[in-house]
Amino acid sequence: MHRSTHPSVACAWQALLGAVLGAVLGAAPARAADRGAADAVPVGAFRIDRTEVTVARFDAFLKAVGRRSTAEVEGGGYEWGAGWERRPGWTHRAPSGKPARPDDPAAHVSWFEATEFCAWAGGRLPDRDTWAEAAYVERRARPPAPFVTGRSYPYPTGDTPEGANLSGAGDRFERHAPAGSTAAGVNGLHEMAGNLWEWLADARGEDRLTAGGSWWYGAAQTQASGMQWKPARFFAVYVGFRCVYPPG
Ligand SMILES: [Ca+2]
Repeated sequence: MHRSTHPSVACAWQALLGAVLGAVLGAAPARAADRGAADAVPVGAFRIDRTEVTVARFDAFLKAVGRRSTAEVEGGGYEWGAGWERRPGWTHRAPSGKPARPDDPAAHVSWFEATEFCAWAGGRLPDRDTWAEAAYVERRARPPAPFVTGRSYPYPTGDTPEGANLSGAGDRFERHAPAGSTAAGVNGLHEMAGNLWEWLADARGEDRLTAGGSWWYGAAQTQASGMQWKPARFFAVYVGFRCVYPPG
């Protein structure tokens, strides 16, 4: 009796092994690259999200980890009125009380939730220097006019704050704008100026730094000197985030 395996039997085993591997791999969690990081933009030694993290991405994260956001659990996020006032039902799904679009930026997210999201997506929250390089220093080898490689700009939109979603009637958005709907700025990034404040990794006690200003604020807050500290546990109508990732 010879001991070698008949070719057709070997083929059958390989097919079975392939089917099993396929089933296992198919059931595996999505890779970080499938969690939206594929749209990140290279800037020097890192990549950064082209836009603020969207409702669709944040929803995918919540579903994957199997829980609701803090704003949802506590019954709503905050808006400034006579001091900080809770707005019942205002969450990333309904940032100003009306249902959000999937491509709206995710607001009413705490620093802790933003940090967890970025780790889940294969990255981290940017720190002050990383965010500032992406926002103000043009790193593309052949940027479209008027951007110039290596130049530093006062605003994430370039030499002027024109094109950002800020307070007042100077833009077409009353509140937040959908991701990517305002002009591409330095490094081809959208909404680094205005729209939502963005959580950074930098800590000072219980506070964390936010950058870029928002639709509630004017142009001064979009500059590097306009970053503001906010309580890490805070979640509000105009605070969101984006992530940075290792080079692709
Ligand atoms: Ca922003």
